[in-house]
Amino acid sequence: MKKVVALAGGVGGAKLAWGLAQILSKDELTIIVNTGDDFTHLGLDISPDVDTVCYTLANLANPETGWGRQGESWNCLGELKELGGPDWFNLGDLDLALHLERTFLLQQGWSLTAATKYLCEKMGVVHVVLPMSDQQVRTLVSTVERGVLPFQEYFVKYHCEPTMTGVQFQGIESAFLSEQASTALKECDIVIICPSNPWVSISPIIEIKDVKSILSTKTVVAVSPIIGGKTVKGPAAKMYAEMGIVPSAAAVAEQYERLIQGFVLDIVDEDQMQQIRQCGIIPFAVNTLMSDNSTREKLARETLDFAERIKKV
Ligand code: FO1
Repeated sequence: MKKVVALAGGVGGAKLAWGLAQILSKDELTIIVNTGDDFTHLGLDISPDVDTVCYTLANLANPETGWGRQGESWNCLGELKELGGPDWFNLGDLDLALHLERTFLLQQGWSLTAATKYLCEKMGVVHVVLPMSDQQVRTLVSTVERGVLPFQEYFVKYHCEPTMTGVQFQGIESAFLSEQASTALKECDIVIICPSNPWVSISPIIEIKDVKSILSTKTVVAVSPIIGGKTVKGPAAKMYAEMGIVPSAAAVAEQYERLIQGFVLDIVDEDQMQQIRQCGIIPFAVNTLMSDNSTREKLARETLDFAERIKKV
């Protein structure tokens, strides 16, 4: 039996994780998710990337946004707005129930890992979804216009508009992988880095103690979140440009240079394969745009087959 760990952030990562979950059993696939985007809002503990992955795997995600629930209603948020409360972060009524229950469990002393397992069972998620850590890590984005912003303020409140000058992961030095995440990573053969934002979704996971050294013993394949110099969703391309790097699939591969052996990029970026090979990484070009369920599954299958072909012996 092959053992695969997928490292994922929000919407793009969740889509590939869904594809992998159609092919691999619950004993073969574990998904480790970024928690740097987590925050406390209105007294609630919110884990946006974990929720996006869980809702997607449970086929409950909003198909338009990729985050939040399908068939959502907004009564509470509307009332909150009337009361003059903070309404910049869109919490739907169904979604709120999840945050209430998670907050309640955490207040009773559950770990985020245990609460996620419980909530996954309730939602009918079969595969194991693990927050990257049970310790608090908070992504902070340094910007020209608004100074240092907590991630969700940068992302949602200010629509990723401020110019990024850097990113920090507060608490990363004292955070460690949960026992479950550590075991899954150590026991797996293949690690797939999903097409999530390398700066703010994948880096927090990789920067946790021991992750790089465990990855150095595995076959690691990353899937590009950049297609034709642009991101399907989110600010990754804008971040590259603001950090002085031309956004491209090759730039992503270079960022992961010492971590990965294989890199899946879109066929529109085929001309960058030679540049990627020069970094000592094996490139593989396919259609990476996941526009529906069949393309999610196809990309997952092609990525897995590619990882098997280049697997360390
Ligand atoms: N993203 C937005 O762009 N606007 C929102 O109002 C918003 C609300 C939200 C609520 C719950 C949740 O789980 C996710 C939500 N997201 C929203 C997505 C989230 O901010 C981002 O997807 C991630 O943090 C980046 O991966």
